[in-house]
Amino acid sequence: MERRVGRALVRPRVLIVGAGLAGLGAAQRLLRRGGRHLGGVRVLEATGRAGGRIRSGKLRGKVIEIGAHWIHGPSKENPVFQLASEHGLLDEAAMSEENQQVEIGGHPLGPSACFSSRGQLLSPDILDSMGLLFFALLEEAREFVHAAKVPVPSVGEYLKEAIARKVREWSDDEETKRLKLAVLNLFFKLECCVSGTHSLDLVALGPFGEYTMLPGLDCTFPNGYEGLIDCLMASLPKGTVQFDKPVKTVHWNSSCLEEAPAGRTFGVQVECEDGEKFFADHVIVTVPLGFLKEHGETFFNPPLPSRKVAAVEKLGFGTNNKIFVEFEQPFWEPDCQVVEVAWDGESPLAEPPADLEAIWYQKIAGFVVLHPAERYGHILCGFIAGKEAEFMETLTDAEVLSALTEVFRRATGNPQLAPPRSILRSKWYSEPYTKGSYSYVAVDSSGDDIDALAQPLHEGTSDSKPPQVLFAGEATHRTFYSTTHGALLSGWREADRLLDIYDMSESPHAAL
Ligand code: 6YU
Repeated sequence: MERRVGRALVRPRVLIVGAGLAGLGAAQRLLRRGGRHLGGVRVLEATGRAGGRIRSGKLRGKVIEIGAHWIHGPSKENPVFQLASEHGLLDEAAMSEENQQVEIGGHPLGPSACFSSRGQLLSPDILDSMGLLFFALLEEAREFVHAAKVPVPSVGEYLKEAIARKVREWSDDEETKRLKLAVLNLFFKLECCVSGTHSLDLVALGPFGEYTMLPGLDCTFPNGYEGLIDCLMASLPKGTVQFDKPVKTVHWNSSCLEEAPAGRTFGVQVECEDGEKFFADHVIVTVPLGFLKEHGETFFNPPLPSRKVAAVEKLGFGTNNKIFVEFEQPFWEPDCQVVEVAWDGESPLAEPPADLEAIWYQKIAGFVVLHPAERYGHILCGFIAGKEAEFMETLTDAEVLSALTEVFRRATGNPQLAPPRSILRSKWYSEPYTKGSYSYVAVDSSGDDIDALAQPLHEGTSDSKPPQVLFAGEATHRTFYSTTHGALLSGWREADRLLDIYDMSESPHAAL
């Protein structure tokens, strides 16, 4: 990987901004494959920990996931599954061939307890029939990826128009219709969590089907997702990652032609908030799209070209938060996988409530029961997306706990139901180096914007020169955005881009 500068051979130096899965994956790949040909690989991380949006925590001594929860599509093609299997981080059931072949297409599984807000346990039939309808329509919405024209701009509008037509065919009494619509509204909230958006009206219909689901029954890490990060960190030479180093500005394109201590001229200079400067030939930027939306204008000098600015602005980045509550005794059956509350009077066809702050908790899509009970005790994990999730972050634990106790009491019809004993929440919107949860393809954007975001910036802006600023992170993967495997693959993609330029793979057949 040497490059001739004057009469000397120089070895390229690479900086990586961000120690999430994309950044660590890129660092490991470069070091393993580029080895001694490299002049150094250093990762600058703003916070005091590695992992970014992979973060495990503890609630009453039980490991819980504050960020990424499942390996989506754990099967051969999924590099996160492969890595986790190689490091022995998964249980036997997750690794079985049978598990890897299940095709669930994103549908929720297992028995659930769905209560109405009037305190009735709803019959599974209504849940099943509305689930079938919703997921069939969602499948239809994916098919527009091949269409020349879309009937409406968003997934939300498409679903609502189709549901309005269905409702006209329903011959049920008014009460049943009302209940069916409340249940359908639950599926809208669930899909908001999946897409990481406030409303499905913000999610673009045309590109919706470009997101690709891998086979395999989604699985979790028994000892925490962060175990994967620990393995990656252990494989890097000590000191590769520098913590508490928030990057302020990436100077590129000879905007800061300073002499580094070694007497070499570098094309890139990375300036940290604390004033320290790092010099490199290439920088791989893996900061979340949420951070770029807020700081993109000042983060690069010279600024990003207009095509990239447009991509940053147009692509969506929303909030999906988790609320873990732990009970002394469960109020659900032992085999129950999800507890849900369908709010009386809600409907996807009605206007959303104007006062979201007063009834923010009604946006909770459902509570996943953490299994097995022998490991977790009695913990529910509530999922909430959008502006209500962002508002929830402004409340105290006591306020959230009290609101949820009220919800569970109304739903079960038991005003004496004991409140949860403990609570732990994520606050992804308030995280200054994340500013939300993950990306989605918003109305007026497309997969081309994802590709534009992923495009490297070349010295002199001419593609014939080597790339100086490269981009990785989940939001740069056209078909696996919003996932951990998308993040890891994007880091590998940019590492390979550099390895290929210098034609320097030492061990091209290495696993990483
Ligand atoms: C998955 C899942 N999952 C739940 C929740 C969240 C996410 N995801 P990182 O942010 O990790 O790293 C960047 C680093 O940069 C970070 O450390 C920063 O501190 C640092 N940084 C920033 N600014 C800096 C600066 N200035 N200087 C220096 N450093 C700086 N994914 O596969 N399964 O179950 C979930 C979930 C609550 C928040 C998730 C899940 C998303 C992943 O966590 C995420 O993509 C990756 O970890 C990102 O890694 P990275 O390296 O890119 O960034 C049709 C259609 C639908 C599309 N969606 C369907 C899929 C649904 C996604 N599932 C999500 C569900 C859950 C529950």
